[in-house]
This record gives sequence, C-alpha cells and structure tokens, in this order.
Amino acid sequence: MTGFAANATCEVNFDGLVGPTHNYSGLAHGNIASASHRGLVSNPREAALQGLAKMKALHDAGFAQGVLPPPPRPAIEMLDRLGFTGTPAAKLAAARAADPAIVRAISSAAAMWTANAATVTPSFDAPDRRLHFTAANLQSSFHRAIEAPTTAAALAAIFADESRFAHHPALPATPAFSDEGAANHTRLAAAYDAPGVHLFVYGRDGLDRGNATQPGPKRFIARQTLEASQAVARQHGLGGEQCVFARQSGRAIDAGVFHNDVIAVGNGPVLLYHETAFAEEDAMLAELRDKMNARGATLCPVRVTRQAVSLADAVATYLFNSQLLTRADGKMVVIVPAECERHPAVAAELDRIVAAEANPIAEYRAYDVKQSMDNGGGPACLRLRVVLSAAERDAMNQGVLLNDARHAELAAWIERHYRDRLAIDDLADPHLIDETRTALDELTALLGLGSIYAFQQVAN
Ligand code: SUG
Repeated sequence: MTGFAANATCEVNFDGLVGPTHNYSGLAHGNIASASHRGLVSNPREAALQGLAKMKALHDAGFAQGVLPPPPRPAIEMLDRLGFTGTPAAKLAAARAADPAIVRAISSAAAMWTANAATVTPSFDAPDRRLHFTAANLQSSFHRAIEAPTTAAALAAIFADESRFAHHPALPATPAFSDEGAANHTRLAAAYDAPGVHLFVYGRDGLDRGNATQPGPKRFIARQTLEASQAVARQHGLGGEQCVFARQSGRAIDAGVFHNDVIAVGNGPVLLYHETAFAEEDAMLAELRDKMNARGATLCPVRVTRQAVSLADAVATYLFNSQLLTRADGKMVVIVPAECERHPAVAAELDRIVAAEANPIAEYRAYDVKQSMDNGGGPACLRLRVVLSAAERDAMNQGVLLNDARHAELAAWIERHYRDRLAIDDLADPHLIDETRTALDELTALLGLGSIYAFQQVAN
C-alpha cells in the first residue's frame, strides 16, 4: 500500500544502508555522541538491520522509501593518493604502520547519514523544471570528505535521465565553501507540488570581509558556510525570492548542534524548531513568512522553548533529528528516535505538540536506531529527501525503491555479509577489504545499479 496516489508528487526518503564497517572511532567534530562513544565495539549487522527496519516500517505505513548503497570501506583508492603502494592488503598494512588514524578515517561508515549526501531542489522550484543535486563536499573532516565522489556516482546512476535530473559538481573542497548538504537545507511549501521557499542554514561566513557581526561558536567549528549555501542555490537556479539564508546560533553549535537538523526540522509549511536554533529567530521567521506568503503558503512555526526541553536534552535525545512526514490524510507524523520516548520532558513536549490544534502534527512514532545514534545520527540524518513527480519516479532506477521483496533480499544480504562486532583494531584486518567488496558487488547487482565503485572497474 502507498500513502500517496500513484500519479501524485511525493517525497521519497532515501535512507543510507549502513555499511559493513560501522564503528565507533569518535572521528566527528562537534558531535558529542560520536566523541563519547569513541572506542566502543560496534555491531554493524545490528546497525544495518535497525536502519532497514525503520525503512520497512515507513514503507509499511504508506511512505515512499528508497535506499542508497554504502561506499566501499576501507577506501583503498584513498591510500593510493596518500602514497601507499602494493596490493590492497599491503597498502592497508602500511597505512596502519604509518598512522592508524588514517585507517580509522578511511574505514568510517559515515556515508550512512545521507542527509549529508547532497542538497536537492525539486523540479517544481527549478527554472529548468529539472530535479537538481549537488553532492556535499563534506570538507570539514577527512573521513567524510572522501564520500563525495562515490555519492555523486550513486546519485548519477540512480537519477540518470539528463532531461529530468541535473547533477552539479560538489563545491570546492575548502573551508570557504564547506558544505554538509541537506542537513542544513529545508524546503517549506504549501504542498510538494506547490512553490517552495528554501531555508538554508549556515554556521559561519566562509570568506572574511572584515565585517563579521555575529559571535560564532567558541568550542566547535561551524561546518556550513553562507557562501556554500549561496553557491548551491545558484547552481540550482533558485532566485532570491525563493531563498532564506539564516545563521545558526553559535551557542547551539557549541552545545553539539553540528548540523541544523539536530535542532530543527520542516515539512510542508511546518517548521519545528528549538528556540535556540537560530542567531536571529525573529528576523528569520519574518523573512520566511513573507517569502512563503508571496508563494501562496502560510508558515506554521512550532517552537519548543528551553523551559520545555533544554538545549542539552534536545541534543541528547535528538528530538529534532526527526522525520516529519505527511500522511495520506494530510496530517503529519513525526518519526523520533526511541530515546525521546524514554525522556519524560521530551515525551511530554511531543504529547503537547501532537495535541495542539494549531499545527498538523497528529502523531509521533519512535524507532530504535541506537547503533547510529551512538555516532550522532538519528532518523533524519539517515535519510535524504527527494521530492519526485510520478514521471520522475518512473524515470529513475527502480531497483533502489523499497518494496517487500527488496526488503527481504536486503535483510538476507545483511545477515550473509555483516559482522556482529567490530572493534577499532579490527579495522586494519585485511579480510575486511574482500568482505566488503564481495558484499557491495552483490548489492549493486541486487539494486540494479551496475558498476558504480572504482574497485568494480579496475583492480586496485
Ligand atoms: O558528520 N558522525 C556524523 C553524523 C552525521 C549526522 N548527520 C546529520 N546530522 N545530518 C558526523 O558528525 C561519526 C563517524 C565515526 O566516528 O566514524 C560521524 O561522522
């Protein structure tokens, strides 16, 4: 069953399939969960099954669900660029001897958080009526910067028809254009097939003009720059009347809000956010409201105060890293991490939001994605939203759309190939190279993607 009419424009959530090397290396900057779980033994099989169970539950509830494949890890081709030579196993051994931190970085399964994979503009809003993608450069950390080329290749293979889908190059991978993708971008509109206003949230200026006015974060770096957000909007052909660029509050970043989707989520005309999210809340709301009004939409802000949920509790439970989805009856359901249900203040706030008449949120559902949560990735991090018309859904690769049969195949594939424990020292195990390559070779066949990985094209 589907919650949308077959000919309707709808949002498809593309969740990242958790890769076989999911681990707790504590690599992520400004991400408190990642830092505090550093060194723990992970369970990649459980992580992948938890993610797949969420996808299946949403599919069963009538929401269109897609899946994005993980990149090969360890990323052996990166070792070539760093001067290591020999067979793949020899390169891995040499990297371990030279610097185990390199092995940890090239083994990260962080691509599972596909909210950071790309920024996507629906065709409805683009002047050329094509759907636009920009893979994020993720330049603020080495373990994530290496995702961009594989992400771009996967998106190009899935959305191949150039008359409908436009793929832009990732922005220059330098601090001035630091881009972390859709985690800092929200489209607000009356409906999926109504004109949208794009809220781009950034943490700092990328280029120094000598006139910085806002206090930035002091403890952690801001990962998204204004210049990056503006460049993505330009690539996609979005005009000034379609965009709002708003600065994150430095205080939120310092409290562990490394992406705006840790503190705000939007869907349709609804923006659910914590009062500490933005540097200039009132000005942001006024601009958003005006631009939405001009495009026939009425903003519905749902504000959570510090009294109701402290900033620390919002970060610890990932209340805002939730998926806000439109049900078939037009009401919304909010998909939250299981941690929210167990937290009395957060659960009470969810009850209040659901009961309030002033917003269309009518229900919340909690899912267990703990393996991902412990690295700082909740339900919203795990998915890339793509608004697709019926014709675009028909034109894309069908193999990555979840259905009962594909779910069963993926679950069996995970059971066949994934380990149930992975310690940091295991990342240098040369068997992981062949294990993951064999698994991903099968996966690309299963999803009908062809050869999208470098190792499938050349021996390396
Ligand atoms: O970039 N964690 C990710 C979590 C990303 C969450 N995404 C969104 N909020 N949209 C990050 O901080 C930890 C990986 C490690 O240690 O291997 C990590 O990269």
